[in-house]
Amino acid sequence: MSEPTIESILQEQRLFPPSAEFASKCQIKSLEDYQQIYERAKADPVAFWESIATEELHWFEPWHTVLEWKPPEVKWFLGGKINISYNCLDRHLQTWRRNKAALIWEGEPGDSRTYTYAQLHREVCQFANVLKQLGVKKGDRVGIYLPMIPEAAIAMLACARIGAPHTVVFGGFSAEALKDRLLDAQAKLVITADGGWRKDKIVPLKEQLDLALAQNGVPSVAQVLVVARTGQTIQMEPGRDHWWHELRVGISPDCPPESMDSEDLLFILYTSGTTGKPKGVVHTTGGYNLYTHITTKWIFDLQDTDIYWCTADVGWITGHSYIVYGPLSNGATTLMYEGVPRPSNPGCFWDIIEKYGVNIFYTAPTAIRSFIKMGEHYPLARNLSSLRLLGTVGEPINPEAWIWYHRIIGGGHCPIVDTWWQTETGGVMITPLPGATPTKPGSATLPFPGIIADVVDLEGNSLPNNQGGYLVIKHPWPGMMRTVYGDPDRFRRTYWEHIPPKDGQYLYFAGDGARKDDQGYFWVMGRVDDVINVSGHRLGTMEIESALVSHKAVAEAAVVGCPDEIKGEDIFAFVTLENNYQPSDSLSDELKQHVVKEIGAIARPGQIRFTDGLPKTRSGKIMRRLLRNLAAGQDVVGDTSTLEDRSVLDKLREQDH
Ligand code: 7RM
Repeated sequence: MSEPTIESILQEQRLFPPSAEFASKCQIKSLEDYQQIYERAKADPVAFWESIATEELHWFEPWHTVLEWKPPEVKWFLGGKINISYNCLDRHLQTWRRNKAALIWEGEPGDSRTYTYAQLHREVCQFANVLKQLGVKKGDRVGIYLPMIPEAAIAMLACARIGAPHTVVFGGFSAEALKDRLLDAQAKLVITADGGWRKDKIVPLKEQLDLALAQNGVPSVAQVLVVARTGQTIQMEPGRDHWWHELRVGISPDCPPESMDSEDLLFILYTSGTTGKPKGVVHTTGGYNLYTHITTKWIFDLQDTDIYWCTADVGWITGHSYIVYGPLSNGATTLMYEGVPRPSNPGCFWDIIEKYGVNIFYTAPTAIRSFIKMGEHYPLARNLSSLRLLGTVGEPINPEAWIWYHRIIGGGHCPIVDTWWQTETGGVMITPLPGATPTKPGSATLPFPGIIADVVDLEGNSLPNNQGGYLVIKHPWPGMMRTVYGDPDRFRRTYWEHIPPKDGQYLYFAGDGARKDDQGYFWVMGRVDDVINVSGHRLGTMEIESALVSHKAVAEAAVVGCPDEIKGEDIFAFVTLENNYQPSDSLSDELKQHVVKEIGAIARPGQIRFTDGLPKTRSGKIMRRLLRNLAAGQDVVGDTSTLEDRSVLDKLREQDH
């Protein structure tokens, strides 16, 4: 399988309209329906969002103002009082959904659990009461560093219930990365587990947390709450560390939800940007609840009997919005899986779909490409006929993978929703609606109602169809990030200043390149900044560079992305060594391991190339464009006249052959 080129993607003309039978059962049944809703929302976004907020969510007190937009500061539903855990749990208890499965969980070693809405509510209330007993108050930040176990969702909802913003750190991050995030958020308490199951091995989460907290590493953290998962022996520090199963004994299952202001902080989630330091993306309560609710409802066309499965990890925004908050707010049955496909269990996804009769399946292109490689006999050996709808997220999908997904997993009859969005956007922005939008393999198609998207040049001018440019959003939406935690200036610089306001209108800069075709369909081409997307995981090249130069042997490092068949992109590092070090395979392995220690396994460079020097401009800037060419095994193209020392490039090229 070859990587798609921009040309091959743009030549993709195949059109897959939903079948009349499928469309007839959907909430939004035709392209005309979509267009009508879209135009209504565009003409008056405030009225559109207000009507959905009224119809779809429970508010303790109504708002007095729908939108206050003082760019880049935005507020939605000012004065409104709400609690997202109430909308995800309590309100369903008054209906027949009380005894419906809310959360189905499949553990990696084959154990499983199901919680009804009533049971999940009880768990969340108890968890919330334990947090309160440990001194957590409204506004206190709580770190969550857990494997994919039900307690992850329970902990998030418990925090939301008492108004304590959570910051979930992906369990694959190492102690160093965890420490940075806990420090930035000034977490007061951290919830972790003795360990997690990952690919037949135990991830020592508590041990990593101990390292992060060692020598008063994060002074704000006073308490640690530990969930027992693997049963392995861990150190418990008296006074600081507590077992969840011990503290919950005798704790009341009643915990009234805190009445939150619509704009109260719901969570902080760290994501990679252009500089070395990850950004704390801030989401608030009312707008996020509304946006994840309505996007889940319409994009996945949720029906009350559906079993819905999103394979993301709750450590990422996809897990927040489309495993926990969006589905539960809709009263859906959401499935959560602890594992990831591994060599010893290449058919695990298809086993789970068959076992639970999954109807809606949402995963990443990188996973699809790895299934293609494993072979279609695994999915073909299972009964996947329960599937009704498929989704993808995280990176562009190449048309070949799209077609395979459609044919082999979807049996040729399931629409595919290719959903473009970001940590910053809170929820899906550009996507087909399954009963309405004819899809084209590789295109995320059209913006969600209420979203005004465009492709512009650096001056903010709208570009004609089929011309590449920058993807921007032109009107605020309820799910958008509010700021970078503790750094409003970075928020302004990163998202609102690359492209200046156009005719007084502020443009949200997504950091992606895109074009629109003649039908107005969006084709997202990938990042235009120093962010790379490895297996759908977003990483900053500078973060990896800082990790590399923190090793004593490394003088300088430059990291770029290079095309990879399965991962989409892989990490390619150019490294110059300190005088007394020599390049070797063992040093290369040591440096890769060092990055794993500093950040986590997801950041392990695929390749390290030692070099005597890095190609730089006369002003000392590393010419990454050249390095990207070299890493991709292409000849260096474009202007090299600004190079300070040509011989550096010539040497690197020689190495290439
Ligand atoms: C949800 C998520 C965001 C970046 C984004 C894009 C890329 C995500 C798609 C996509 C093409 C898609 N949040 N991206 N979805 N590119 N088509 N359907 O992934 O913050 O981790 O990453 O991911 O580059 O800017 S994220």
